[in-house]
Amino acid sequence: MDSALPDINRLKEDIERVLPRKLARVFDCYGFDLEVLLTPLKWKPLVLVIGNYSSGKSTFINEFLGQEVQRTGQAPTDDSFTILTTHENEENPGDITGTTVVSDEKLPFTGLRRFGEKLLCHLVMKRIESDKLREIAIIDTPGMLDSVTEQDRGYDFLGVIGELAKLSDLVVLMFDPHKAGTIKETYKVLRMTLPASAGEDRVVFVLNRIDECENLEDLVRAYGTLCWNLSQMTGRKDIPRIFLTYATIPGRDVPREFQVWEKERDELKRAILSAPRMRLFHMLQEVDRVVRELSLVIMAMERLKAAFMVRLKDFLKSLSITGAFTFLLGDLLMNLVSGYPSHPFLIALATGNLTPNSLLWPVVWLLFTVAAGSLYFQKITFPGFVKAYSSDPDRLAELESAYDRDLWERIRPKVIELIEKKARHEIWVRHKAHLAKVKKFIKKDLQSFYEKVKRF
Ligand SMILES: Nc1nc2c(ncn2[C@@H]2O[C@H](COP(=O)(O)OP(=O)(O)OP(=O)(O)O)[C@@H](O)[C@H]2O)c(=O)[nH]1
Ligand SMILES: [Mg+2]
Repeated sequence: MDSALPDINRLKEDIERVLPRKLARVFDCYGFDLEVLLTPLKWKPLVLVIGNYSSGKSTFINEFLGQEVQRTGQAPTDDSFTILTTHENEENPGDITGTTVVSDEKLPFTGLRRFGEKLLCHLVMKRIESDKLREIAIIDTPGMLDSVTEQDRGYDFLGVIGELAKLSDLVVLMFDPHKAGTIKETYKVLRMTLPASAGEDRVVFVLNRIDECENLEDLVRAYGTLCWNLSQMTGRKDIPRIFLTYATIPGRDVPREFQVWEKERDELKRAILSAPRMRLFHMLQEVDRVVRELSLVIMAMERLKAAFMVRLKDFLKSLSITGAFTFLLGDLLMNLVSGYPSHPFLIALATGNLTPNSLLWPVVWLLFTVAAGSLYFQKITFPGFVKAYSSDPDRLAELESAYDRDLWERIRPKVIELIEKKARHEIWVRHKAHLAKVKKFIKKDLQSFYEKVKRF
């Protein structure tokens, strides 16, 4: 077990405590849900094992756990997602069905519900006795296979992998030399899902079953093919580290020249045990992303408020001019049209016959103008203002970097919703104070969390 675990857990609790204390109200004000951010990260750190069928995923997991939990076999064996964990004190060991797994609010898998019944029949949680699984949970997945289409499976396989990758702190991607990265499904997952939902730093690449290569030459060829395919898939210029591993299978001799890679299997196991550290990074990355999204939203609302103030000023200016006009001339016009009142205000003023009565109609006219103007502003000007900004919210954004642009794309719908539903509220909020709070959090608290994480 990782010796830094108590420190890691303490820091995790710190983040969970400090974030709501400092920013809960600000989150609330802009429709950001702290629970949505923190709940998926509250359960154990997760390790997701994906890869080609028969690449040795289940064999590796069994070996890591030191017990035969998962079925293994040459043909495609697993057709289910299996979450492996221990049972807590009050729980009974045993299997839990997919339906229960996605309904349990304490678990982070409620998002899988949208993939439908078919998936639930292919999802199971096994609670077994294992020290290794006290601090982490491992998810074994069905092997990827080009010939199996989404229709055959009956659910959106890549979608499920994406959702799980989002929750996972470490994604082990396993290939074997026979299919060194040429499977289209793997390609799609890598290209479409992982970079967007899990940073590539969370992915560990493994070339397994290397003992089946005839000789070194054969291995170098398989490794080269995998590297080439990976660079094509991930679009990265550098080659990521690839663990070269093989399982020790009784009765099967491993060529001597391959034994130098024996230690990589242990390194891979250590990498899996380091999932709690990765969880911290994962958590910080998520918090970092969300508070930056929040600042962009606050800045957008500040700009909306500023635009509204300009609009309001213009309106008040026109209202004052119209008000002055009707105050001075309203009763004069009435007099010209109908002869009433007999002593309009301006004439009374000019002739020195001003009485309190002469002010009656000017005041009525003024009140009428203010009421009519306000009604016009409420019913016409303001809805027009809201519509103009909700249909083109981009003018509220000041995006300095590509990262900001990506974030803005994600939060654009949220900004539109805020403008449409809560504009009346947002224009009176003290956004500058909120922004200062968020900036302080990023500069001080988040920075100090990062510093601490680096020390582990
Ligand atoms: N030679 C050799 N055989 C291996 C190795 N790892 C696994 N195998 C064998 O390969 C076969 C497939 O292994 P599994 O662990 O079932 O593979 P999997 O990736 O879980 O397969 P699916 O669940 O079908 O996707 C089994 O017969 C294993 O005994 C290895 O490193 N070397
Ligand atoms: Mg398997």
